[in-house]
Amino acid sequence: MTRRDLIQLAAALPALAQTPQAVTVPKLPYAFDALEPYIDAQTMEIHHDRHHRAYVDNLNKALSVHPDLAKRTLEDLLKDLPNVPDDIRTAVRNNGGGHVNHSLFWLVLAKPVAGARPAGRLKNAIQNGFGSQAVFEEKLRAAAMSVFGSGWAWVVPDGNTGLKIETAPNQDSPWMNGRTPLLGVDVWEHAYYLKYQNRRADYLAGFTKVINWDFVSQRYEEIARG
Ligand code: MN3
Repeated sequence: MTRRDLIQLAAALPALAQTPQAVTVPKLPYAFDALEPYIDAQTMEIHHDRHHRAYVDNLNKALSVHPDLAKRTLEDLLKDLPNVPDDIRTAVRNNGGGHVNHSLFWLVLAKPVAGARPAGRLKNAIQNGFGSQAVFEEKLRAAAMSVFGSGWAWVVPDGNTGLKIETAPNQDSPWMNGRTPLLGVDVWEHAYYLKYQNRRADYLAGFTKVINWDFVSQRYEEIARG
């Protein structure tokens, strides 16, 4: 993936703009083993090819019952769940959520690069809000540790200079209340159990080593600018 591709993806996640006939699993922008030794190849392959695939298949199945929704984007449906038909609302929430969350998750990660750090406005937001990169990462890991069962820790731009860390259960996300997350940490066991078993803290220590700060910094510029 080129830097130009990343910048385009930072601005608008393609999954969000997909309409119900067009929901597909995005290609992983690196090899399954690119995140070794922090996230192992087998976990990446199963996570992307089977778990993400299942969210997409189940979402398509649910949406096929309501062809009238075909013109609405996934972002639109997730923001407006109360108005999604009763019989598919839970399926859209869980599988539509699963699809967009994972579409962002793959992009937030990259082959570890020594010395990679947030840049520009993101660097300032972390400095101003948390005092240092180390404290920010510590708070992100603590939030991710606090999720009971399956869910996500989310980093969300707050105004045009701030950042918030929050958590959500299952496949819920800030998109569901109309906000755009900067990055998400998947703490479902399927994201780490093969390598780390119950050691979520060790997975999170590894996760922070493979964050794609180029992508996330660019994404912050785009979201904070509005
Ligand atoms: Mn997952």
